[in-house]
Amino acid sequence: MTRRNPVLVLAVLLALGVAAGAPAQEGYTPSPDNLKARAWFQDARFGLFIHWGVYAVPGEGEWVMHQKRITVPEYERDMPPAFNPVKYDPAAWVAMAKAAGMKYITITSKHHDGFAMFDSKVSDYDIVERTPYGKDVLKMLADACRKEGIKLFFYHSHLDWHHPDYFPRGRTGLFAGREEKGDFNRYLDTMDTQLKELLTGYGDIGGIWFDGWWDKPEADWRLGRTYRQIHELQPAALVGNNHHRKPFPGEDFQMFEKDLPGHDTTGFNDKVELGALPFEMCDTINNSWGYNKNDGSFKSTKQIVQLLVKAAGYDANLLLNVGPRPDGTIQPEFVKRLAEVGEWLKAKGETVYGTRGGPLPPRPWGVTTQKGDRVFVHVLDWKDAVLALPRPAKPVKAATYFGTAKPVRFTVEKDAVLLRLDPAALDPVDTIVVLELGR
Ligand code: JFZ
Repeated sequence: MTRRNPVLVLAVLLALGVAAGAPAQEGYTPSPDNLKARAWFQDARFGLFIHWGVYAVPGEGEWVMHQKRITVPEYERDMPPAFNPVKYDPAAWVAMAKAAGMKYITITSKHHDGFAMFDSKVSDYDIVERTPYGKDVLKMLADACRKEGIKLFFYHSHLDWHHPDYFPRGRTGLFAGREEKGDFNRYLDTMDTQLKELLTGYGDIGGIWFDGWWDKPEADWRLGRTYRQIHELQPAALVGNNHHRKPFPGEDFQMFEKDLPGHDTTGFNDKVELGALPFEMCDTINNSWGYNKNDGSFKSTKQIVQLLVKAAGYDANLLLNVGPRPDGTIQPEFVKRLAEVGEWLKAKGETVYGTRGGPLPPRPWGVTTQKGDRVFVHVLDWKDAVLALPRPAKPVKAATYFGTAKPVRFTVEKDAVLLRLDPAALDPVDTIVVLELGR
């Protein structure tokens, strides 16, 4: 071994660190259980996102504190005391998710308003101590999930509009009336303690879904310390972070907010690069995450099914959101659509669950998913009699309509496979052609 120039070594390490994103859990090696959990996660393909907090009371979304410039004392006075979800029925929520064909639930343990939806010992700003309801809704949900074999993840906000030590401030939460001082490391200590509570008091957790890093990307978030604690307490728990960048070391899946992987229709996914971890995209049914009584812009069931199928074609899960009402119920528009998606999955789920995206690239007409030597061609938008596909690497042995198993006429060219689709067999939601590949 020759002696290395320490300055050069440091420069290379720094460059690698920068390329990998923010300093986080450097040198992280996922445990065998974690790798198993990642494969489970990819097979699952469909989860329920739940944004629920005291912000549901006014019914104007989870950003109401920031948007309406509500100060900490006003928020404390008006929201928690009015939050009394007497109709909350966690078993019904889990049953709804299950019937929709969802395999996991990701619920807000703390959103940007800083209010803990669980019985936190390190803070009294939580559901048990501040609301008339007085019960730990996450504990109740964890128990219901365990009974039904649904995995539970927690969404936990890095960003905090309530904590005095969230200082220096970032881009949001500037109208909360907090003093212009604070100790950020003390805030992070509290956050880590809350995460420890979540990872030790609620059984096996699917993972932690972080959000809010983007409020101050330049800050030292001590991500390494936070991620290490999670992986030490529960090695199989999957860490994800909604920072809209390529994954940082210590993360176990990559998430995409309101966009398919690699797309940027929202404007905040412009810095996203695709990494090698499992993908998950999240989206809303209307245009709101937290309960918004004035948002009636519901996606149709067809749009949701096509979104799920497209996500699968991009090798991503779909985490689909509901924002329950302050009384604990989920609005009928959501319930109805979820039930209908579940009906579709009951018939066609085989072409989604346990598949991986590809082998053909996603196109405006649709996407492909695959399982072994079976390729599912999901034709989502095509009106003509002939659909030309790039020729797969392996020979096409047979082509049939999924469900009826009726043959699809096809011809193989040097560079293409031409599918001749029977107009009578076209399904306005998703016409699925199964290709059997050989060797
Ligand atoms: C974040 C949250 O702010 C939001 O309330 C919700 O929980 C969603 C799932 O995640 O949404 C974001 C995060 C970052 C940006 C925009 C929306 N951003 O950087 O522009």
